[in-house]
Amino acid sequence: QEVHAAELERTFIAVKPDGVQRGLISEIISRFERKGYKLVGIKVVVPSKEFAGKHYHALKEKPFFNGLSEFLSSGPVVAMVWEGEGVITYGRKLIGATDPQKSEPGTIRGDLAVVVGRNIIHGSDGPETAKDEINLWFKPEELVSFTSNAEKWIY
Ligand code: 3AN
Repeated sequence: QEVHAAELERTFIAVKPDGVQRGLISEIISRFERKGYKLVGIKVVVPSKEFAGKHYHALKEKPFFNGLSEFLSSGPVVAMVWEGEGVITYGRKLIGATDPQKSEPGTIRGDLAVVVGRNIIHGSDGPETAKDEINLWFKPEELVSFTSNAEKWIY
């Protein structure tokens, strides 16, 4: 079955400052990569608190909004765009439940995190937020389109 790259879904994934400080960047990338998803954009940034607030705008009314924005802007974040069939929903599955106490073993948070305020990774929760978050973090020219040799064995 032939699938063209242009049709494939994209999601925004970020390794948060705790994941970066703990040396979990390659561990997280490898889980997405081994699954068969394709990395089409990546950069290391220290977001401002204002930018972090924009990223978390949907949570602005939550009591933890301020602390969360402060945390995201507290150090380097690895911002990424991953591409592939079902990557938004399945990416959330790889990540695991928001609260690491509830995420299953085998998931990123289940295996690597303990508390909700330090859950090491973010992933877009739907097609609309994926689009918004990709646009917030990346310029179009920072994303690539390419066909990997593995693709005909994955799709
Ligand atoms: P997810 O990151 O799984 O999409 P959201 O969107 O509900 O979950 O929450 C975004 C982020 O807000 C979480 N990654 C977590 O860091 C933080 N968060 C969620 N609930 C709490 C909470 N009760 N206390 C502190 N931080 C929280």
